[in-house]
Amino acid sequence: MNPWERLKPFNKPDVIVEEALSKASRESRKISFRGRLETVRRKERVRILVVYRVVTRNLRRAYKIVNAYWKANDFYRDLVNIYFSNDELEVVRRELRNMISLADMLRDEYLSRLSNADSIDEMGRVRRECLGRLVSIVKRKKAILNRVRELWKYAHRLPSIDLGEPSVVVAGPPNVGKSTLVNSLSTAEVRVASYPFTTKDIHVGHIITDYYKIQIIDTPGLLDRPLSERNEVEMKAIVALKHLSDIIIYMFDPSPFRFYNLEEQLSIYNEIKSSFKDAYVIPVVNKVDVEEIHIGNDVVDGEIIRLSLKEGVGLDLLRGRILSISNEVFSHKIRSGAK
Ligand SMILES: Nc1nc2c(ncn2[C@@H]2O[C@H](COP(=O)(O)OP(=O)(O)OP(=O)(O)O)[C@@H](O)[C@H]2O)c(=O)[nH]1
Ligand SMILES: [Mg+2]
Repeated sequence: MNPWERLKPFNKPDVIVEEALSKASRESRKISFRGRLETVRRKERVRILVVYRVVTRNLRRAYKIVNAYWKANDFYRDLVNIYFSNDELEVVRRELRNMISLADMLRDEYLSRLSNADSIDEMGRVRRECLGRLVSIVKRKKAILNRVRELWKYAHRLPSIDLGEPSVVVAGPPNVGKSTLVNSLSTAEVRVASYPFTTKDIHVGHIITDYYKIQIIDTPGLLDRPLSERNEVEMKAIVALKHLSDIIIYMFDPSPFRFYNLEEQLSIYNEIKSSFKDAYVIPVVNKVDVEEIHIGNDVVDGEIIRLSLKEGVGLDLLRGRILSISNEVFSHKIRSGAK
């Protein structure tokens, strides 16, 4: 499960301030008359409380969003770490905690000063000062709050993955047909296009069997370069391979539209095989309808499956292979208590 999926977003800092102040004056107008001094006191009290509530409601949502990182499993943490380091999140969480306690403290302090105030002028001063300080909590930490908004935008859209179910990661160079395969095999509807780098995020679809769900994971294309040079989009594929690859389908493209020559496609393949030794790797050659170079067992070991997704060739064979390996994976997961 994606721990951010159900968390609510919060407003932009400027909107929080605007909402807090306008709601405060709206609510204070609803106070009925009960003697001049006491009516003013009650109105000022409502204004303080409303601003406090709007500000802290947003801060608490922000806190939950950041805190979900520590509740997430390693797959989600690694995905978040592509853009937000552990250290940054620690700092942000501490800042938010301080902001919330400061707001609590201000509310208590100014409500007590308001109860003791004995003139209308004094009440106005107390309220103005309190609102100013509450609002400035948000205004001074705009950068922090905007960062948490970015975290929410990124994290709440991450796919929902269950580590207890078998997973198949489809990987390979750009434009080989990974997304087309994921769409043909599973419930996913990923965008396909005739140019490289179409897929920029991880997507998941499912094959539903009688006993469990197999997660089929589409990944961004991998370039032929070492891990240390991989960009943020490629790192998403690496994170999926690291955590979800019970089975890896590595896809080759022998067509005239191939992004890489054979040597480079093989280099990525070999890197994946050696980096993820526990996975079952299924080499597939797609686009055999327009095959230009032959990719066979002279260069790739293992049982290659030859596909034309365009013409529906080889898909049943591949599905059969996935199902039989998944049965093994699933019974192993049950035995090891991963479910
Ligand atoms: N001729 C032919 N074209 C195919 C076949 N499978 C996919 N394509 C085409 O290849 C192009 C790339 O397909 P995608 O599924 O987007 O490839 P991808 O690997 O997901 O690409 P990125 O997300 O950019 O890495 C599209 O134009 C597909 O229509 C096939 O079997 N034969
Ligand atoms: Mg794609």
